Amino acid sequence: MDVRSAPPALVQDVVAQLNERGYAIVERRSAPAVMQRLLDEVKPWADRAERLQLKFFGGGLRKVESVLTKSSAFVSLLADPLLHAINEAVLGPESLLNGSSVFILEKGGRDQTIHNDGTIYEPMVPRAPGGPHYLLVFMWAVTDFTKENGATRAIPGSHLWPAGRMPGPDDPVDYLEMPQGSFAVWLGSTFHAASTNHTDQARVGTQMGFNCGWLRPHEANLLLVPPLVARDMPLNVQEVLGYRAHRGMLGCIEQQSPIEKLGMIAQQASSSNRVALGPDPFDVAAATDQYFGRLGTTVPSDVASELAQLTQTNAARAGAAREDDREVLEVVARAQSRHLLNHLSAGGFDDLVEALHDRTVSASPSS
Ligand SMILES: O=C(O)CCC(=O)C(=O)O
Ligand SMILES: [Fe+2]
Repeated sequence: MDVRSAPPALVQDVVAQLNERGYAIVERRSAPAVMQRLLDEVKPWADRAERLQLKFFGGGLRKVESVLTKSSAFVSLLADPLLHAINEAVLGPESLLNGSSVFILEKGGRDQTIHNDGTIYEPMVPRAPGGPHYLLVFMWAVTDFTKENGATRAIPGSHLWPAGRMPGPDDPVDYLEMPQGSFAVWLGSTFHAASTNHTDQARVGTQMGFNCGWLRPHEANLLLVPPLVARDMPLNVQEVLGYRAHRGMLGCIEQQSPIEKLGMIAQQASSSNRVALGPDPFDVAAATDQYFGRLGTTVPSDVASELAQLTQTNAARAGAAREDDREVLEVVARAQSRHLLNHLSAGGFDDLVEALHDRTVSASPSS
């Protein structure tokens, strides 16, 4: 049972601050150990996340998305009854998680452009100062947030601005400084942004946004028609079920349309009996051998195992007397090549993987 509670006075205080300033902070809500666990759990993805390219992000930010599936510490933060009580007070009952991400802000770059998160809906849902609200965003301090290390900054009162008013240099900003384990919460209409990290340590925050629960289809289409069924349906049916992200921003998995992320278009393209496309298995084995020979390092054990299997199949294929046997062994070799490439990608040998993909030729069915 969750022993955490949502004292009504605290909820009222947070809601009053949201109404007045557009943001609020609750200090030390979660234990530092939970934050450390979150950092450990997302590390494999965080290590590989690249700096966000759009100028909007300021150049110092890296981001991990779909954190819900990557960190049980995140899930325990999400279960905090205080969040749910604040959501209910602001968005109405039965709100829905809008997204889960980790923002890693490192030294360098410039302040992120001031924005309000509701802009992803604004072309469709015009800004209405003072509400009703349809988006509420919580940012947990996974590390301390200080002015020096790039704490999020917000323009107090900007949630009351009329549509069309944009921030200017004279608008006051508050830095949302808070110790590790605290959270800040802001309305979808409040202008805010990451600032610049001037320290050598990364500033890490994990964000969970919520929407009012009514703006969704009547039926739970993505559950009714799971990817393995949807992939055989026409493209326009896949899209209307929700496998396409709206304007590339709503309904994503890690910043892509589900259709792209799940490779559903590729599935359709290869639904014939052709041998799947990919680099030639003889090339893959030879190039991998050469690559590690040149590097002069030990081949990681998983790569070595995949390479040994592929080399064995290639040899059997080259030596097979019958056309039928060669054909079957080609299927095996192509599958083993793909697995070898997966292991090379997982090991971070991206230059080799890219070089091999560049050599990709259409495999014609040996007929
Ligand atoms: O990392 C931050 O402090 C804020 C990031 C943000 O507001 C955003 O990207 O929408
Ligand atoms: Fe934002």
